Amino acid sequence: MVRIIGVPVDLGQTQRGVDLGPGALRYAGIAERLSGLGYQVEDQGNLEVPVRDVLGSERELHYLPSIRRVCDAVYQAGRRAVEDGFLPLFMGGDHSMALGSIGGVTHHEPAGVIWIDAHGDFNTPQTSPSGNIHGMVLAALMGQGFPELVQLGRIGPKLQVTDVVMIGIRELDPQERQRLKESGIATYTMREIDERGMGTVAREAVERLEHLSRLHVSLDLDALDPLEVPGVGTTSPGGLTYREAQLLMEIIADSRRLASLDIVEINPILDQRNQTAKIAVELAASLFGSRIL
Ligand code: NNH
Ligand code: MN
Ligand code: MN
Ligand code: MN
Repeated sequence: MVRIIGVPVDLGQTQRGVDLGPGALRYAGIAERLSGLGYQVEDQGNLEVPVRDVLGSERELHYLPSIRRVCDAVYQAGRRAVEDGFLPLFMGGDHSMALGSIGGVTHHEPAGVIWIDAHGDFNTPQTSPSGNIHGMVLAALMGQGFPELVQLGRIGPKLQVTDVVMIGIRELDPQERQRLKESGIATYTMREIDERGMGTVAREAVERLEHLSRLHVSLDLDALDPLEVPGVGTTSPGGLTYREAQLLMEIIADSRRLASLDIVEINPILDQRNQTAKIAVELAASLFGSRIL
């Protein structure tokens, strides 16, 4: 049973349009594609997110108070979905919502997180050159950064270092890079994928999370090459091909431990004919066990 939860949040970054992501995924047929695979799919609609144009007073704060409120709702929705026996699929919106989704799905029991992204999202307010909160989420989940974000949901860090693997990384801010190196988080950069191949990397990544019975995939579409997915706000050349991303999904699916999923950072305003959302739907289908043969 899959529960779709839309989170049209665009407050964690500066490009306009990422709030339209849930619609783009629905129009690309996400629910139909997954029910075609035999899942029972329930679309819960979108969580309420304030429109940034009426939040002028929060601009200087990079919308921290509103992001906190949105993530609180996402946390509760994620927690409830797991309690109700669903596999939650969170549709962003920008990556800031992952603070709530990952926090919520790990409320009762830890999960291994596969963070697929061109970026580290491991900044703190002190190291971030942009101040954008979507670039700080993973750090906040590990207990570092704004107290308002760190203290979301239950007390304490939501993730341990050994609970996370990162795949597709190729663009880090200088101090973020240093922090990530010192953190001990397992990271697979594009170079490692080029040299060792996605098959090897993906299997090793899943193995590293063997001690956790459930896996959460946080898929930032900018992990893919911008030639394949033009509809993302922060493009970074030299990314995953469609097939590499799909192979990664297939190998995660083989583990049979997928428990929850984020699809984030789709920006339909920058897209071409909804191509990015369509690719995301196909990747989700592979992750949910669609087979070629
Ligand atoms: N590292 C940059 C920042 O902190 C960019 C983050 N952008 C992302 N992250 N799209 O996934 O602002
Ligand atoms: Mn991200
Ligand atoms: Mn990114
Ligand atoms: Mn600032």
